[in-house]
Amino acid sequence: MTERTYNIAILGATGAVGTRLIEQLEQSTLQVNHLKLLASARSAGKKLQFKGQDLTVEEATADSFNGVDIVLASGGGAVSHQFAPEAVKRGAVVVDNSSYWRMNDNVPLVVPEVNEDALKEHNGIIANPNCSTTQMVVALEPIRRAYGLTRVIVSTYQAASGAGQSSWEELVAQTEAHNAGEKMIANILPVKGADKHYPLAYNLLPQIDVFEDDGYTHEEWKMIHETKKIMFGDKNSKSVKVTGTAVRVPVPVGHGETVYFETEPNTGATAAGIQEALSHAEGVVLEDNPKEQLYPQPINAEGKRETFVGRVRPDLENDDSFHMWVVSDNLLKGAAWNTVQIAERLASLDLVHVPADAVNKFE
Ligand code: NAP
Ligand code: 3JN
Repeated sequence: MTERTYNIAILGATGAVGTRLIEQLEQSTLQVNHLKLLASARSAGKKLQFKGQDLTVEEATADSFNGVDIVLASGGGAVSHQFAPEAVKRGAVVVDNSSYWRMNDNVPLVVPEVNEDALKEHNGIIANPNCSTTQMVVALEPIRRAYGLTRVIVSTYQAASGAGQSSWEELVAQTEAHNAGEKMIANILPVKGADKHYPLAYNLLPQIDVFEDDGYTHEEWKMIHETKKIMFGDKNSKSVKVTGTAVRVPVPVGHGETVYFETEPNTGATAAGIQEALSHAEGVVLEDNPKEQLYPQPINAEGKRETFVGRVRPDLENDDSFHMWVVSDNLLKGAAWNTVQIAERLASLDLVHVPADAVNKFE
């Protein structure tokens, strides 16, 4: 049998995630027959390279998806809302990076190391989680499998690039301005388009995305419900308690997280047992040796596909409770690599096809 080749479209190809989607696809096992690069009218005509060839970016329209097998989408929620159903209608399977479809019951939310089986239920759209959720569940799942999991409390240290290419550029400009004794200009963070903006350089911002009425930010809300959906199959699962605080830090690439977690009582969990489970886990690299000052750092994780874990230790006052430090490249495992990895798994499981009644599920 000849190996199937795929016509692929990248929607949002010019962005921070989109450019990494191109790179990850270049390194992928997927057999690409034809690649189409789509963005807004602003970028139409721009040239980007794929495997040494110049490709011209086109403005995305519904008909852009004619003849496409797989869409890798990173154009944001409004773009995915508009175009994902159009692509499915035309027979394409969409792997979407935005939050727009993540909580939809007809859409699997997938991190292959954790819940690859959910792909079998897809209806044409598969959602990629938020970057902060993804790296946390990669680290927590081997622990859940070994010892159960009843509670998670996370604090995030999120890089500027999570908020897009422009936030990263603004961090660099602010740092240069401050170092030159000039005023730092802030036009983007904490939330693009909001009334107030604060500099990130030489600063920390305890706000990612907008505030909900309960005092949590939308980023924190996403982490809670996405973790429950991916690890426990239900976005409102009561089997685990999850909460956290999301903070933006002046790092260009690579999110860090301190994670406190409680295992099921009487399962015999120890820090050594957890380290052992993590050392064999798919997609995890354990870097944990305090005597050698070995622990994960964003600067070392940049450009890597894995999730790095260290500082595993028991809580000193609560039984069955532990802490760890988790780092990953937010643009790779947090976005582009997880998306391409899902597409690879869809291909290897022969799931690159849209079920007959799928379109009606997204109207
Ligand atoms: P970015 O650097 O601002 O890039 C945005 C991309 O979307 C650009 O290619 C832009 O094209 C394109 N776009 C904007 N409006 C469009 C339209 N009407 N039609 C087609 N394309 C359009 O942002 P980013 O950091 O790459 O993030 C993009 C999206 O990915 C986010 O909004 C989010 O939904 C998702 N994301 C997910 C994660 C995650 O945690 N999984 C992390 C980061 C981002 P132009 O160049 O033409 O403007
Ligand atoms: O801020 C970060 O570090 C992650 C940001 C992710 C993001 C940014 C803009 C829009 C998302 C997301 O993936 O949840 C979205 C969105 O699609 O809602």
